[in-house]
Formats: sequence, structure tokens, C-alpha cells
Amino acid sequence: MMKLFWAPKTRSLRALWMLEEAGAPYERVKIDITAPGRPPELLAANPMGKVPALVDGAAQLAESAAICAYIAERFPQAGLAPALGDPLRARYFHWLFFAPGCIEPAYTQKFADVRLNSSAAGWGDFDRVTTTLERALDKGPWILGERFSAADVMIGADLIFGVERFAIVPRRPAFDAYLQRCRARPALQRALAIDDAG
Ligand SMILES: N[C@@H](CCC(=O)N[C@@H](CS)C(=O)NCC(=O)O)C(=O)O
Repeated sequence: MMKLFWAPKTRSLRALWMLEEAGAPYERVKIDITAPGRPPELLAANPMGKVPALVDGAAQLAESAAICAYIAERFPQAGLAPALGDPLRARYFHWLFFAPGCIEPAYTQKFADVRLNSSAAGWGDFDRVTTTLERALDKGPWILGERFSAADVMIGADLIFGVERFAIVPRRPAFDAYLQRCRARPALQRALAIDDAG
């Protein structure tokens, strides 16, 4: 059975949500990220010692976007990624990588309140990222249009943190409507229940 190293109220929510969407059998190993030391099995999966990290037999990996992509491939019957050869797969990768490549650093920049050259920073700047996201989600229902995918797990979780938990992303109708659709998904409800129970 797959093993998820996780901690409540962290980026682990993405992996929990994704595993629940896939209907994958998994066990959870809770890590106290405030305490020093990490179990050797977690360090083997993620030399950074961070969560989430996933062990699936001989397969070990970390980085939540990679975990979401891996689970989508591992459980193709769940339909969480466009199939090989489907042109929609291009946009799928675009948004899956946009989350850690642009949204995350934009949040960090906002928290740190630093000004950078938007042309030189790979993510541009916070307003550029949030405006791009707002336009992309305006039509909906999902980031790829009609089809829900692992990219929505990454982007939806980032908006839960950015709009709702940290309140750094301004409330916009497109974000509110998207978050409402995400929250209506039973898999996210189960993941949030696990996360809340800690
Ligand atoms: N890039 C990683 C970031 C993972 C990460 O920073 N996890 C934090 C919790 S949100 C963590 O494990 N912090 C404890 C530590 O750094 O030891 C991902 O997207 O999964």
C-alpha cells in the first residue's frame, strides 16, 4: 500500500486531496514538522525532509506537483490527466507546473514584501500571476475547461491557502466560484476532514 508522509495544515493537503480523488489505497504517516529529525524512510523519499512525500513500493518521490502527476498516471482509471496524445495534455502540464513555478514564488514574494524585476523573475510578479489565474478560471468550471484534473488539485489547493487561509490573494468572483466548485468535491471534503482532524 502507498505511504504518504504528511503534516496537517501544510502543502500535504494537495497530496491528500489527490489520493482521495484517485480513490487510491494509502496509509498516512504523520510528521511533526516542528520537531527535529525525520524518519529514514521519509528522508529516502525526500532528501529535503519535507512533506508531502510518497512511497509506493520501490517508487519514492516528493514535490506535491510531482506527486499529483504521479498519482494521475498511476491510477489512469480515475481520469485525472488527459491521456498521452490528447492535445489538452499540453495545457494540463502548463497549469500543473504553473502552480509551483509561478503561484508559489508569487505568494512568497507577497509575504516577504520584496520588489523584483517582473521581467527577470520567472513568475513575473504577484499581480501578473493572480490576474493570469483569474482570466484562466473565469470560464470554468475547471482550469482545463470541462475537465477536472490533477492541475486543479494544485491550483485549487493554492487558492484555498492564498484566498481563504492567508488572505493574500484578493477575493475575486472567479476565485470564489472556483473554490466553491472545488469544495463541492467529496474528495476535497474527505481530505479537509483528515487535515482538520490533524
Ligand atoms: N516544494 C515542496 C514544498 C514542501 C514544503 O515546503 N513542505 C513544508 C510544509 S508546507 C515542510 O515540510 N516543512 C518542514 C521542513 O521544511 O522541514 C512541495 O511542493 O511539496
